[in-house]
Amino acid sequence: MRAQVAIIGGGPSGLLLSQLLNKAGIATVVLERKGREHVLSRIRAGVLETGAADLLREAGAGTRMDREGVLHDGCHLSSNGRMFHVDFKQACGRQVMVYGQTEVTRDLYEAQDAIGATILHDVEDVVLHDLTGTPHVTFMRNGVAGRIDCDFIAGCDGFHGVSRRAIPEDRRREFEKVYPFGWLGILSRTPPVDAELIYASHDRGFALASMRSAVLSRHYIQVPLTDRPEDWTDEAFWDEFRLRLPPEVAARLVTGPSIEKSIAPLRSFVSEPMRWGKLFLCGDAAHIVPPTGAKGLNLAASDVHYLVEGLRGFYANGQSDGVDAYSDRALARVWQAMRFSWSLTTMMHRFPDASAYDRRMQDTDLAQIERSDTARRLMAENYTGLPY
Ligand code: FAS
Ligand code: PHB
Repeated sequence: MRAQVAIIGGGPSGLLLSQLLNKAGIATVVLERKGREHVLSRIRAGVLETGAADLLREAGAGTRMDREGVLHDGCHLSSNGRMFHVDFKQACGRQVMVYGQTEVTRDLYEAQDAIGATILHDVEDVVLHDLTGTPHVTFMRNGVAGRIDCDFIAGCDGFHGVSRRAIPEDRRREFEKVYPFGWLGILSRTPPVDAELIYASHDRGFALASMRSAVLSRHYIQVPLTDRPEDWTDEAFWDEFRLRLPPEVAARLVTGPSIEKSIAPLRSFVSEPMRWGKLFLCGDAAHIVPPTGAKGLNLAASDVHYLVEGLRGFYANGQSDGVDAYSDRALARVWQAMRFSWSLTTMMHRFPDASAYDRRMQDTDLAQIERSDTARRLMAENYTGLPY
């Protein structure tokens, strides 16, 4: 096969990139390791920045989001049961769109089908070749060997994919911080506990009350890394969740059976550069943030924005300045989101080795956001997404 851009990975990064490139007249092929239903079964992010929502609309995949998604003006923060509101709209004039990644991925698949995009599922043994010369990709599918000759390769295959590792190890600079806890998340057909999200800091550990719709809730509690989902009955989850929420919120919590339960480890990770020859990395293939700041999916979107701009310029008038600037442009925004995600995670979670002084610093950070317009505006600007 021949394509102008071969895309490895059919998650949000790969699908959004494929959709926007095809709308710009640039031919792609998407290679996805899993089947479509498997990709759509993943429960991941829930909050879209304005930039990501606008990109989905530009891609022609924003209609259901605008119909079913909910715009939030702010969120609540609580510290050992005392809750206060952070009004993003009042602080920086922006909102966020609450709409699950599963739905985003479904909308992107439908938009890709509508334009007849080529997505090959269930591929195996993907290998990237000759990245600094004449790039091509080989793979196996249904026992048959395949090859795609292309101008460029986009590595959108997530943290465990093959693309990042196709960059010579001695040319990669990797930065990592692993947090000493994970998030146990459940999905339940219960009404959200509040109209907006609640990020709760508590001596017992962090909790987050989120949602997917008026009848579907997505909640998390911080758990030790040694915990497994099967260690937690639904009842045990709800009891612990209640203890970490403000009492007035816990009193109105409606519980129910979990329809999904999983534990995600928390890490901060960046691999530089995000470009090597004809290979460009997008999304989780290049970086991972702890989900506290709701930045993972949104960084994938801004990476795609910068790469599409660069490739449009290349194919439209042979200019390579956009593709040459991709890595530096994307990384500048990645590191800002890295810092925000790390700072919110550090402020809101219980660290096993934290001293009494550390706990006071966390409480004081939270108190500063409650009392200072400047601190609240800084949080609002970062949470709603820095400009592209
Ligand atoms: P993805 O990992 O989503 O997609 C990569 C795709 O590449 C996958 O479909 C995979 O099957 C495919 N692939 C991998 N290797 C391949 C190969 N060799 N060949 C072909 N295909 C291959 N972000 C938030 O903002 N909020 C959250 O609450 C949140 N929760 C998360 C929970 C979990 C368990 C995980 C893992 C991530 C979470 N994230 C969250 C981050 C998540 O939303 C990512 O940022 C988002 O999925 C990034 O999208 P992609 O870059 O497309 O990577
Ligand atoms: C979610 O709804 O899954 C969600 C929302 C905000 C976060 C993390 C996860 O910071």
